Amino acid sequence: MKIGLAGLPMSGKTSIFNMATRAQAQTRDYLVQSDEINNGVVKVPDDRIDYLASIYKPKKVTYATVEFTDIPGISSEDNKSASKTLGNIRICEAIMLVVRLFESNTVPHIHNKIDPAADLDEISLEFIFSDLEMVINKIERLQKEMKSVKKSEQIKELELMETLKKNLEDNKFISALDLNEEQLHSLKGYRFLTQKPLLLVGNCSDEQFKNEKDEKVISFKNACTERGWTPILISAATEMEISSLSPEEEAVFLEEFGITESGRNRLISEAYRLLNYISFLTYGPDEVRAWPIQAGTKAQRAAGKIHSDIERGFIRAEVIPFVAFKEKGSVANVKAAGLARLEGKEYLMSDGDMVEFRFNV
Ligand SMILES: Nc1nc2c(ncn2[C@@H]2O[C@H](COP(=O)(O)OP(=O)(O)OP(=O)(O)O)[C@@H](O)[C@H]2O)c(=O)[nH]1
Ligand SMILES: [Mg+2]
Repeated sequence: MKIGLAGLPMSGKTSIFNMATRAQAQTRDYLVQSDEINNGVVKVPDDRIDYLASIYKPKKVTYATVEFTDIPGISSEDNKSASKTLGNIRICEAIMLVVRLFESNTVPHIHNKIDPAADLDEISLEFIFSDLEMVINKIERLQKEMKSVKKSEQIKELELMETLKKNLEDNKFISALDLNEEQLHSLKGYRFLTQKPLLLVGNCSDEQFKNEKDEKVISFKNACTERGWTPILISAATEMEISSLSPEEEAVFLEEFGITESGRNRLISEAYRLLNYISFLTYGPDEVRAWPIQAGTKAQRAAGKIHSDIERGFIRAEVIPFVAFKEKGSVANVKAAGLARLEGKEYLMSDGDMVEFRFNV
């Protein structure tokens, strides 16, 4: 699962990428825009895995992962590079939109003005126009095809495209529409920008981070809530410095400043939630591992993440909720307390289920 870092030029995308992945990609210190794309995979922090590893002392510990891709800024002045940039965002499953809140004399804002609501409008419009163009092309193609033969699927698809067109023209994102299963299915191949899960990252200064009454912070948060988007605040410059420390030094640093969770962990955990992912856990002396699944996955399907044989020969899942394990201290105690469950293939997996699958092939 790939999350694209997108936004206007000079908003701090590469800084946030470096912080999330502990990479050292070149940030922008000069006015020439680079068209380099950076990719990096990061572990999703998980206290439950840490805890299970401390109990089982396994040979191997495996966390869930997410992939970040850092995309150059969207600049509406240059059509060709904008469409290339939007194309790179299109192939991501979710978008982390970086909006600049910090002021700086040395790093100019492209419009020479820090105005988060205006920046959000600008990016939204770029997304909407790009989707609209695809929708209009599709409508034209369908109308041409339907001149010779009319199939019922085509009629339905044309209707759907007309609905999308109308809403996009009204400045509405496709994600805000109430579409049924069949419609959602028929849109799968398009990768519409305005249909993707979106997380809004306000890149602020340390002062703004601490000051809830800061005008830019308020304007950013309001603009997000109005559109139904989740905002989070990150001070990218500081977090990038913290991320360049070793994990041990970082822990000491965070404790000294009384920070409970680093910006990196917050960002990665939010991204995981944004994608509607949950984890089930497997445990034992060989490996303690988090398995990412989409919320709403059934037990038999989840088993297939481990091995297709387990899915095929699925008999039952023995489930222990992590909270019960932590409270009782051992699997034996959980069982004695009657808190372990046997579930069938239709069981909807929950976040933090510790699972042993029984199967037969
Ligand atoms: N003061 C301050 N400067 C920052 C912050 N975040 C980024 N910068 C600076 O802003 C400049 C641009 O940061 P980048 O992370 O390269 O921005 P970008 O969005 O990747 O830029 P493009 O890829 O060119 O669109 C760099 O000089 C950073 O050091 C911040 O939170 N505070
Ligand atoms: Mg960059």
